[in-house]
Amino acid sequence: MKEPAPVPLPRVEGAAFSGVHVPLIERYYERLPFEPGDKLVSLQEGSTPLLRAPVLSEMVGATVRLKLEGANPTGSFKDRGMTCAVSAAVREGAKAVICASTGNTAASAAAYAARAGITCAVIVPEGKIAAGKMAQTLVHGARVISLQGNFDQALTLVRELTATHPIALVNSVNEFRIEGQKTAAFEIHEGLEGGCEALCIPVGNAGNITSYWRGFRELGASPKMFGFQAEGAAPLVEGKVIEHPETVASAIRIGNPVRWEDAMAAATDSRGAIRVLSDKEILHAYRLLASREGMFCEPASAASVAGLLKYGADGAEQVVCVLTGRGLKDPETAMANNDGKIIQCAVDMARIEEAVLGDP
Ligand code: AN7
Repeated sequence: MKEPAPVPLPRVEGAAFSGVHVPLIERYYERLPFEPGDKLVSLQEGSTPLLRAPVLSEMVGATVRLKLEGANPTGSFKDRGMTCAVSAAVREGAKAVICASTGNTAASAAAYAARAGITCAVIVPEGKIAAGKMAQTLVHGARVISLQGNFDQALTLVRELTATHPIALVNSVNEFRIEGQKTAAFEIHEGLEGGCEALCIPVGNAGNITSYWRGFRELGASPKMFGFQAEGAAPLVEGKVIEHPETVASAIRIGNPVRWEDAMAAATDSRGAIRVLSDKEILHAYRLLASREGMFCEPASAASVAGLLKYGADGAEQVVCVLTGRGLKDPETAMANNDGKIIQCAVDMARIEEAVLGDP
């Protein structure tokens, strides 16, 4: 009698869509610098939704989708890079990790370090970190150094520090970060069956645009890469280091990106561009996403959509905007920029009726 064929285990590719969620490194072992059997530090990152955006699609005359990176465990795309960077650091025997951060890298590093049972220190620009990110970093037990300086100065300091101390640097100078983050391009490529023609993405330290371009190139795809910077922090657009970067989008308040050349190459080689947006344009897109598409992202993330609305998609029909981080990260900006309404009310039905049903 013929043996029945063995039932295959859920394989890596389809796993996310069959309801079995696998850690990012396992999903893409073949394309990452890890071997099966390596001890991984994972919080089941990656495999994030690619959501259709009907209102935006209508507005720009293309099919627009949102890559929801805020759905990662700590609420930003950083987790893709961090699972790789921390797994590699642990594999090499590291007992501590450190980063400079505008907030999300800090929150992610702190979470993965906690998971790995190692210590984490972060250097952040004083007073410029959104409240949610600071709360996350602290609750994971990291040591927060609040620097009387900006992100670029913080990064210079951690690079010097890690050159002389046995602490793993987990900023996007770390190649494992770029490797991990390129998997978002794999997911988009798979999800759209190679049909992505343009990618819109915010640019700060420029690690993420570098990662996406690497990911697409590895699959032989070349969507146009449109990167967006805020006007007070647009070194790549102005072609010079910005000494005192400023923007409401605190995540991308960066004046001297580490991946400068890589980002410019991604834009040029893909026939895309790096362009500039005002804070007003960013906040307009931020509110539009929340109030019309039901999608609450953080201000920096809205730059991808603001850029699409301002500059168009250069004829692309299938467009993906990367929403890099979750709206809850930055409650202050949400409270200061919204179309909602708070009506104070006594415990009294007549007043309640007026409040609920009355003219806005
Ligand atoms: C939500 O956390 O640099 O161009 O230290 O948090 O790869 O730097 C964050 C960057 C976009 C820009 N969107 O990405 C940090 C940090 C969000 C971010 C960016 C960041 P890169």
